[in-house]
Amino acid sequence: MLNIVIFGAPGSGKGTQSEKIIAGYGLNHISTGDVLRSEISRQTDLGKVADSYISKGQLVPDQLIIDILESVLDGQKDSKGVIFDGFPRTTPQAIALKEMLEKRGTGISAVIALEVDEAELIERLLERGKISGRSDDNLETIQKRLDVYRNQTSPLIDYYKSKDLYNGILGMGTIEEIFNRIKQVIDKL
Ligand code: B4P
Repeated sequence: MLNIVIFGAPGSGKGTQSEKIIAGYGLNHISTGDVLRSEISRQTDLGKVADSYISKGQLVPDQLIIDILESVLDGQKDSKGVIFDGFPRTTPQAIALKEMLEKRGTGISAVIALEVDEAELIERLLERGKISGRSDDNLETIQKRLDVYRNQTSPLIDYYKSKDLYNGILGMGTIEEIFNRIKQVIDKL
């Protein structure tokens, strides 16, 4: 199985590039952000809890997201592989993902990290905020999300480097240029 973690700060283009990878390689896609936003829009109990964190720029609690991921993964048994988009975001999530995949006789093939300057991240998210209606795409919450990224998510860079899975990609330029860089990594797997 080809299991790819697409990694990066908020606004680095994980969702955008995941769409290109799905179309190019026929993989399944699990975006924890999309799963949570769907729960929020259906106003489920889970959605109400998730919204209380997301609208403040915080991560939802690890155990909640790990349980969600495990159940989504079980619904995708017969796939060629999965793109994990927005998961893991903390070290406990990374350990849980490793164990979940091992339990299913598989593992992570590569982590593809989109590297983007902070000024560009802010610009992209503010731009998206004009049309997305997302409660977290405003300057105050974007800055909070970037802090959360620096403190809770960026330690995963060293974690995956130590496991020889990390592939840093320049995440600036056109969407097509970035996708070409990603293809060079995937085609070698
Ligand atoms: P996510 O949905 O994962 O969102 P994201 O990090 O903001 O965006 P992404 O990197 O996918 O950017 P996109 O392609 O859209 O998370 C949202 C929230 O959910 C989190 O803050 C957290 O609260 C919660 N959550 C999710 N997963 C969690 C987890 N595992 N644990 C705990 N909490 C979790 O691109 C952004 C914009 O840039 C778009 O408008 C796009 O059009 C534009 N863009 C993309 N590529 C571009 C390019 N090359 N040039 C110019 N613009 C570009």
